[in-house]
Amino acid sequence: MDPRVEQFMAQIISKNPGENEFHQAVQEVAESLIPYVEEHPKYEHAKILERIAEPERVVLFRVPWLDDKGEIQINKGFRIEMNSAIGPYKGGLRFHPTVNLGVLKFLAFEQVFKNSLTTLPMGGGKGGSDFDPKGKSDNEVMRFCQSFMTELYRHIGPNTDVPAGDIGVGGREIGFLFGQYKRLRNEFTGVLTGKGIEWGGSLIRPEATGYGTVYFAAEMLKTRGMDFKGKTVTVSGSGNVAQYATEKVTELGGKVVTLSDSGGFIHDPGGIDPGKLAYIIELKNIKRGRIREYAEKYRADFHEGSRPWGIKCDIALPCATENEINEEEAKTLVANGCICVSEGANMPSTPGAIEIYMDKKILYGPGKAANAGGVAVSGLEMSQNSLRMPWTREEVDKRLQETMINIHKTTVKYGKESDDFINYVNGANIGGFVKVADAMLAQGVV
Ligand code: NDP
Ligand code: 2IT
Repeated sequence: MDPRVEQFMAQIISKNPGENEFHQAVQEVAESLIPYVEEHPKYEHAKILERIAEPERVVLFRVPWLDDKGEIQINKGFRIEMNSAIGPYKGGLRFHPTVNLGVLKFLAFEQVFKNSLTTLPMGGGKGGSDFDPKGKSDNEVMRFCQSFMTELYRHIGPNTDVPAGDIGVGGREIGFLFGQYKRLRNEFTGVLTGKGIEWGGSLIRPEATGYGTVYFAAEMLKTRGMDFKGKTVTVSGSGNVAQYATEKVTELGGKVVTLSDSGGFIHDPGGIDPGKLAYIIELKNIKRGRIREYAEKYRADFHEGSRPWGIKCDIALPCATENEINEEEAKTLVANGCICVSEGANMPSTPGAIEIYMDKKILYGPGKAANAGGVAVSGLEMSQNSLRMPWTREEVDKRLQETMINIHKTTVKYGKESDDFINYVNGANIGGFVKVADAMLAQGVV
């Protein structure tokens, strides 16, 4: 490791003990930025890197709620307000039993760069709870959301901090959270994004992350004169991001052959066509069932307890969670002919996996660039709320496509190497950094 990165990381690790995912996210960024900052001493003197790695504020709270049996349950609630240099804090809420401070700090840190890349005026934040929505009734989820918002409402607002969804937080949860916020504040305002279309939501927001990940992959493929037509694609996850990535790949002429959940993955060599996808959307979003049921219905293979990266593909779209592709799996992907990895999830590839992609010079779009379409359309939802004027599907999708094309341009600008290889990791990290760093410089020591 570069000794300058090593020294920087030693400080981060000693100040933030035990927060492994946070260390991982900061190190990846530091490897791109430390050489850049040395060439631009104004950032070094102002200690921008040191400041950007420290949250502006962390809120940690108790979330007590009553389950259907009348028993009291207690969860932890968090909101990390990471950086507000270029706009109000913006980022999702995650409800999952693995949520802890380190996980949310990694996500909030990534969000700062991602939001900057969109070119919209949004700072970075993230929050959530170790609450597990799986197996809970709608009433239990509602009581939990109401209790969570009863504390969170005092820290957020349309000009302060605007949460949205992430793992375990979809339309149902955003509805319960919004209802409680409105009741507490007596104010109908754009305090959350991902709202229902009848009450201030934006068309295309549900589709945006998955579509955006595919648009970004299409831009990467274009640099090598390729597209999605006839390509075999493996996708992980089967939630919001995976569903709409699958839809867009199919629309562009590719064939998605896998999807997964925490129980395992399904392999359908014939491809997951729109009819089968409609079944999955109903299974996951309404029945809240398991992906295994797809294999039973369509006679596909189900691989219990494993991930889809052993299946031969041209393009891989990890859309489930962090560290879901390790070094060995990356080697298998490349050995099987995979030419492109575009990350719908946040930090799905381990550092060892990323090394393999770089070494083999495949097209690798890191999450903070490739999955920025979700938060970009959240930004457009905020604009529509401020204007009190909804835009059409076509208008929002057009802006989403332009945004992904522009993000790709920025990453090429900052990531192109002397042999013309595009290092999208450096491109995204430096491209996301510059605007935030310049804003911080202008605003003084804050
Ligand atoms: P959902 O809750 O809708 O779906 C998550 C999917 O990933 C489910 O299939 C889930 O399986 C699976 N999964 C979650 N955790 C694990 C785990 N630890 N091990 C194995 N499988 C797991 O979430 P989203 O689709 O919204 O989010 C997916 C990823 O995309 C996350 O990394 C998120 O941070 C990222 N992202 C989301 C955005 C959005 O707009 N929603 C925007 C940008 C990034 P199971 O149901 O069994 O838990
Ligand atoms: O990781 C992400 O970018 C999200 N979960 C979406 C955040 C948002 O504010 O829409």
